[in-house]
Amino acid sequence: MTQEIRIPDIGDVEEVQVIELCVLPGDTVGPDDVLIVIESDKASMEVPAGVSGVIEALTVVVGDDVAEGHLIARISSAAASESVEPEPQTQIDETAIAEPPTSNEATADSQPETDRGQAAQDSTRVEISVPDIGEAQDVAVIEVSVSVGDRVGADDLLVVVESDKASMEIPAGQEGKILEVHVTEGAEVTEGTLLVTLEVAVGSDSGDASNTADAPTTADAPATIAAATTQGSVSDEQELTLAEKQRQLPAPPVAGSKPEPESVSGNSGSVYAGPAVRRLARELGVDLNNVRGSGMRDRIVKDDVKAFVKSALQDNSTSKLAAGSGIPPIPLVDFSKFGPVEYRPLTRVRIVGATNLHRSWLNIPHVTQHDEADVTELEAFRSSLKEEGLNRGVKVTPLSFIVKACCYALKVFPTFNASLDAEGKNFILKKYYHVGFAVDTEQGLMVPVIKDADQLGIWELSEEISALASKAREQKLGVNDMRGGSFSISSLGAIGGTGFTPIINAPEIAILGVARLTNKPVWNGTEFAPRQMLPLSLSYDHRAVNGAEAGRFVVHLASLLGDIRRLSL
Ligand code: CAO
Repeated sequence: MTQEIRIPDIGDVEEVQVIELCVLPGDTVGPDDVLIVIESDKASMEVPAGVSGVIEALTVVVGDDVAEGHLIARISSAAASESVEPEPQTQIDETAIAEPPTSNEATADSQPETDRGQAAQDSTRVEISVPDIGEAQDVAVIEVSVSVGDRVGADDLLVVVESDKASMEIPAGQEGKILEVHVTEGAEVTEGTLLVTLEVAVGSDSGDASNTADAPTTADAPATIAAATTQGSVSDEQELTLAEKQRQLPAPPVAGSKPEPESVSGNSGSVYAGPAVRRLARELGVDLNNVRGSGMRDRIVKDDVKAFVKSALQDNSTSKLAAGSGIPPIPLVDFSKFGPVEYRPLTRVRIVGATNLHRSWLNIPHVTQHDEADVTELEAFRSSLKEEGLNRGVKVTPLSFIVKACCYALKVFPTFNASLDAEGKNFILKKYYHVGFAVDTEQGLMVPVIKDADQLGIWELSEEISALASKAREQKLGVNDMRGGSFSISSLGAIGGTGFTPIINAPEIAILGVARLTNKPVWNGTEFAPRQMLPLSLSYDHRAVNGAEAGRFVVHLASLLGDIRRLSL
């Protein structure tokens, strides 16, 4: 059967323009696939198919002016009648953001008192709120283009909001100075949410708020709710409007670099792009201010963003992407050139962990000392504990012995249970032995800390390790469970490997990496005998500890693990 797809409810706007066709006749589409993008002066909206099927015909072309109910496309699908909403408009309406009200509608005089979008009057202060956004409930603020103190002209952009399918730019609507910014990027707002407080001049042509409020309804009317004010003025004629600042700005940074705040606020008002393009640009780290639009009225389309990334990659100027610390940047690569790719966000735990690891790696000169401990007797003893462990409900793994042995070694080598002071001129020797251990969780790596590990026996250590590891995996660790560590252990023994170079958990001085113990033939002076050997890898801060000390520490640790009777001395 054939379904007719029409322009959905577009709020108060009578006509919008078709600015992009996203499909061709013959294309197969799903309900969420965008057919066309329409745009009024201040808002753009993607119109999804709403049904599954094959495009039979498109009945609009780019540049057409269309109104609600205008036929866009015919989609044929045998399954269409079962699989889709019978009224495609209904689905589309949910995501629509309507054209904002004109300033006439928004005047303090004409709005009911209960209207949250109504402007508050306070001498020269004008509060600018989110205007009518159609049926969309919560929309995200994706750009805040002004800062406190900025001078803005009527057309200067304040914020950009975006729902799933549409974005809307909210300009100042009148000239003035930003007194307060009430939202940040990422905030969820709805109609009436206060965005910005503006100080307007009374008496000047453009700054007269009464004039603005009384302005006739035109296509150019600001998408703001502006208050009429009657007194006070902004007298600082020296200050520049954003548009003026914009003209004075230096060349914008290349893609991927962090733009100066001023550059952001100064330029983003001129960005002319739809929500999908903005999303793509955000994913690729592209500042749309630097992208030239090839669409209608210079609108930026996806291909423009991709072309920009490609040319930035080819351009030697990518070297300018350096973080500013002299560290050469890793070049940006458009991997989609080589095959399909997928963006998958890192978990919060991974992002935080990555920052910590990077900080530690960059700040600390790491050296890793490797050795092996003969744990044959330790393993025999551990096996002998199995039955008792079952009765107690505790599993004893090599890790408990390793923690215990580390505490002994740390007491002999106190500079490993320390931190350096800020100047790097003093050890801060810790008189407590709080041992952190890495736990591999679905969310990422977590490092709970066994407090006063030196005072715990093997059973208690085993219980504590198991309890903290469970807490970590259930994401129930509290801040106190993870702070205060003086030394860390990363055990990959259950997984495998013969050795690795763990990264120090700064500001600690060392971390012990433990790999998988294996049976090895070891020469005992007369013959090769099978021994269970445990690989140890100690990474240490070479500013605090020298190689000989680290060597001694690891040899001592191995000897303790090789003869656990010594742990009772
Ligand atoms: N060699 C051989 N076997 C080992 C071993 C080793 N070094 N260490 C542990 N095992 C065995 C245990 O004895 C146990 O065997 P049984 O079930 O037969 O008794 C099995 O491996 C599983 O041990 P476990 O993982 O349950 O317990 P654990 O005490 O060894 O380790 C924990 C606990 C939380 C450290 C571990 O589960 C973990 O998450 N490790 C990953 C740490 C990590 O990701 N480090 C990398 C960080 S740096 O990027």
